Amino acid sequence: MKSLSYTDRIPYCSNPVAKNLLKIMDEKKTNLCFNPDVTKSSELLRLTKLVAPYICTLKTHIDVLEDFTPSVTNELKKLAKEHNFLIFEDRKFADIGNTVKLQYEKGVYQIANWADITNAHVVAGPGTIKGLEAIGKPKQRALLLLAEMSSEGNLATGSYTKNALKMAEDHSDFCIGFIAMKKISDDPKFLHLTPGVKKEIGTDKLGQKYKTPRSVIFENQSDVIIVGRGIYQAEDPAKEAKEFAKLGFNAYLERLS
Ligand code: 5BU
Repeated sequence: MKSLSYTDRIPYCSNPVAKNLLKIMDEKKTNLCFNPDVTKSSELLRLTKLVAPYICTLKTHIDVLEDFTPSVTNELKKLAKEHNFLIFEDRKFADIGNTVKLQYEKGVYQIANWADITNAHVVAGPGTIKGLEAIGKPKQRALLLLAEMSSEGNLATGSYTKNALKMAEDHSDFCIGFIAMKKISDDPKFLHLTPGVKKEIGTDKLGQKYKTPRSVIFENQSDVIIVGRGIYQAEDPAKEAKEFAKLGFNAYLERLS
């Protein structure tokens, strides 16, 4: 089957965030999502500014910041607008619907007010999605489901992954796709984002498993590479981000041809 371009897939999507992400990827020629997992706001903003031209999405773990104030997320929103990227808070919600509604909208971080995309485990069942949807849909937000994970020994496999797919299909106006290691659905409206990416295959000391941009995008047919330490621990993060963006986008072009 011929592979569709990101732009070709836009008409299949009902969610505005999914449409926008597909548009940005072809426009900016990048399928790179960068996660600077750092603990100081100034460092988060510094790294984001450096890589902004080369990314389609910035992935955050806002709760690791030691000096969080709402001005950080305001600054990120400004940068996102200026440089045309989306913000994805990797919150991995996992509770019952009523609780995730509160966690998504309230508390210190008020994630629903600044993150275009967030994600959830499916372990608690569809109530999690319904709760997040009640808050996120009116704000034109989007959700990714954790269908698979990159870490050694994780339990998101087999029927768990299949159930995640079914839950996304049942809520496809709000669920725009998956965190997965490979394409798990042929439906063009679903996006696949893959963490655990470095230039070389390998592992870290805590079970993270790394694949290369080409194996993720070309061989495994995922859509977006998520790169953290491979970029922010490099001597020149901007140069490295540019290179990852090129590797990822070339693998996508190879898939199209
Ligand atoms: P790294 O530094 O490139 O290993 O960072 C990977 C990021 O992706 C990190 O923020 C993780 O929390 C995130 N991640 C992951 O590594 N594996 C998963 O299965 C999921 C998220 Br879901």
